Amino acid sequence: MPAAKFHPLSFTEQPSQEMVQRATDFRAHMQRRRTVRHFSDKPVPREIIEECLIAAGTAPSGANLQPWHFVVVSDPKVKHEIRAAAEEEEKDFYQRRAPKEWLEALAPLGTDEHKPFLVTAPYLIAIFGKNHSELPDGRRVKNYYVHESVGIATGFLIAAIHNAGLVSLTHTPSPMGFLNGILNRPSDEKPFLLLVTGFPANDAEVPVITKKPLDEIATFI
Ligand code: IYR
Repeated sequence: MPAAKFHPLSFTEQPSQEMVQRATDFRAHMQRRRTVRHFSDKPVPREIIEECLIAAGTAPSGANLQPWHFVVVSDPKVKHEIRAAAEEEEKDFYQRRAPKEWLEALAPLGTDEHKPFLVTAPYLIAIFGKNHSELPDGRRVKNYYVHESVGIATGFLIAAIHNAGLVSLTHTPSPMGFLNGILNRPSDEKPFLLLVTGFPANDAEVPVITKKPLDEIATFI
């Protein structure tokens, strides 16, 4: 087993007032993020997406095995294939599979089986969770806490995209197995979600929703 190696942490403590200011500024910045379903076809420089993906890849993960893979789709032909496959699943979901209670929960969001944004948006980022990793010596090992790790990396990515001045939609066509086929990914990788990314349409609208206040989401003891 390789021995653990350590080096000093790079950390600078900041004055309390500055920490409060930074925490408040970040909170306000995150409160301006909205999930958007109306996208512009305005192109986005690939470098921005690359920077956001590098930020996502800094996420903590089980045994630091980084059990994620991001497929960035901009090819219009592939986007059309994804739209066709997703709309087929979604039609079945909305017209047959979804229980009444689920449809009622979705009603305030105004969603349906039509997913034009899957071809309009410049980028579809398909996020996969990997159940196994290949080590530098070629050994195949099990990954740990795959869902938790990929969920955290996805959160970083959503925040990075917002911070860059773009918008995203966490889209989960269900089931998403068709993404392995279209994107040529091994069956050991499981689609986690599709992050639709780009600029909002000029006339984009978002549903009127609220977020729970602090005293409802947290308990201090
Ligand atoms: N996958 C469907 C349904 C859907 C489900 C949830 I939970 C949402 O928060 C939003 C939509 C769709 O994308 O329309």
